[in-house]
Amino acid sequence: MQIKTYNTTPYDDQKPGTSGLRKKVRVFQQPGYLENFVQAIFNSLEDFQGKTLVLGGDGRYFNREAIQIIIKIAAANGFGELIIGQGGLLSTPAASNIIRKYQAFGGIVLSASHNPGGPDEDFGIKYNVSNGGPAPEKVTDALYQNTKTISAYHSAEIDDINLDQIGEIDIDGLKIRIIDSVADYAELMADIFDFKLIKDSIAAGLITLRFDAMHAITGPYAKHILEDVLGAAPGSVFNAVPQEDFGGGHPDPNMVHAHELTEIMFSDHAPTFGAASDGDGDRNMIMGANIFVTPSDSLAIMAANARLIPAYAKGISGVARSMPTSQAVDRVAKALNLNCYETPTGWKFFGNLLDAGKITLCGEESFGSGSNHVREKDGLWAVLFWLNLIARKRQPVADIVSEHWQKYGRDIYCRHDYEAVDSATANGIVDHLRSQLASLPGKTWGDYSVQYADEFSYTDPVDNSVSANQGIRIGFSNGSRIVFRLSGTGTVGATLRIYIEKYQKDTDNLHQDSAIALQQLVDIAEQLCEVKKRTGRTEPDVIT
Ligand code: G16
Repeated sequence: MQIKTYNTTPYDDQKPGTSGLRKKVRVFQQPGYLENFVQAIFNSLEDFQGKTLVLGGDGRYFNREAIQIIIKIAAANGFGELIIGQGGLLSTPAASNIIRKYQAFGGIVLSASHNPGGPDEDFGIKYNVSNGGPAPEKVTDALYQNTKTISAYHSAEIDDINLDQIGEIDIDGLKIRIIDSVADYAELMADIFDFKLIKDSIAAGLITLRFDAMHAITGPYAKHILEDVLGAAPGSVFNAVPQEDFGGGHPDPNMVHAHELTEIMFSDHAPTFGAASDGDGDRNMIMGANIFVTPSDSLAIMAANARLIPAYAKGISGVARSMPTSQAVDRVAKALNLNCYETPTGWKFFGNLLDAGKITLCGEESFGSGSNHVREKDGLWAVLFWLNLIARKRQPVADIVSEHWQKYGRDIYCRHDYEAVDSATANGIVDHLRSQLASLPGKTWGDYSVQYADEFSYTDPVDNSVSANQGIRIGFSNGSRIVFRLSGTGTVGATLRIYIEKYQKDTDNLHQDSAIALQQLVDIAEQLCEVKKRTGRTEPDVIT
């Protein structure tokens, strides 16, 4: 194999965000841009010669070209085997599973997740380590340092690989395996859940369902598992063929972007269960007939009922949630005497806790939940968890949620996003919030009295690494919270996220409208951060 070395100069904008590097496609198409980043990944790793790298992506625009480029750089850098999903496709949780199952050294996943795709939209790349999870901060920090000093990359002089043909080829000792993207994942799900019970419940009409794959990667996975294996009616999975531009949509499973599903679920002919997943298949939205389950509630309900699922029947060791996620799961953990951790936003922070067996389930407000079966959040896993739960409890989604609130109280919750804010303005807002922290405790607005105000810092209980500046928390004496942070996944300007949460224990008042219940806290948040005043906006871009 001929290896060629190309001189290059660094790009100064290759710092990985919450989940890898996400930029506009045109940024990635600049000469050497992707090549620099991939070489920088390999420069920051050690002892991978002859070992296995997993490669796949969510099929968005530029996925195929990027995979061919990465194959050549990986070959030149000395990997011994590449495992690639057919067509270059692997959902993020499926990639995590493949890395673990085939004991790979690591994997490269190509995705900008829930961000739109197409020539003028977003692309992304992230590196996952041998436990199948996103690289921890010490790896991404080293990688970023390498992007700043890189002067050359290496590429093998080989032909493009046929990504569509399942099978194995050998190029001068380098093994390239093109595998079925779905099979291993489907096998894993069958090991976790009671497929027979779900299948019988669907056959008996106890469960009817619609799943919106949003023209993204979960389509083939959901069609196979939900329709072919579990017997859901043909067409239950819709928008099921992955497209490079996600059909022109925004593959983010919330009620704003998955509006087709939302209309079905709030109509007179709603099925008993509805769900959607995102661009790369790691997010989920759970709905029942005329009800949306917040991701924070979904996590809490899963934790409370985990013993009903075969894989967790012996009990779970603990739970974790990202800091802005509501405290609903904490209440379950307290009642069941489980470990409970609050981590910064980013799935990578769950990896150590899962590896050490300190937790079994984890989740985030950003439509993510998962368990120790892989080291990524997993959209379809969450869907199957709920289907298994409904089949076991023989109850509609609304009743499961309502019973949970009766028992634990309800954490009424919403998130307001202000997108594409000028970066200087957004940093000004955070500085303004920071400057108030010391003076806030004791301050009162109506029912809300500030108990603490701080900037979240996390010390990993396994390796003692410290992650500081992870968002501003304002906690009130009645258990309510307002959290502010800047997103680490956007590609244009800055996105300010405001997370609002109110604890409702009074059982007569559990079903109130969340927008009304949270209005006073929304007003307090504006007083504190002045986002409307400073940006001239009148409303958030997205409310979830
Ligand atoms: C990623 C991370 C999640 C995080 C989410 C939102 O998800 O894996 O841990 O919660 O981004 O992050 P931010 O608030 O910084 O935009 P995904 O689905 O985009 O890979």
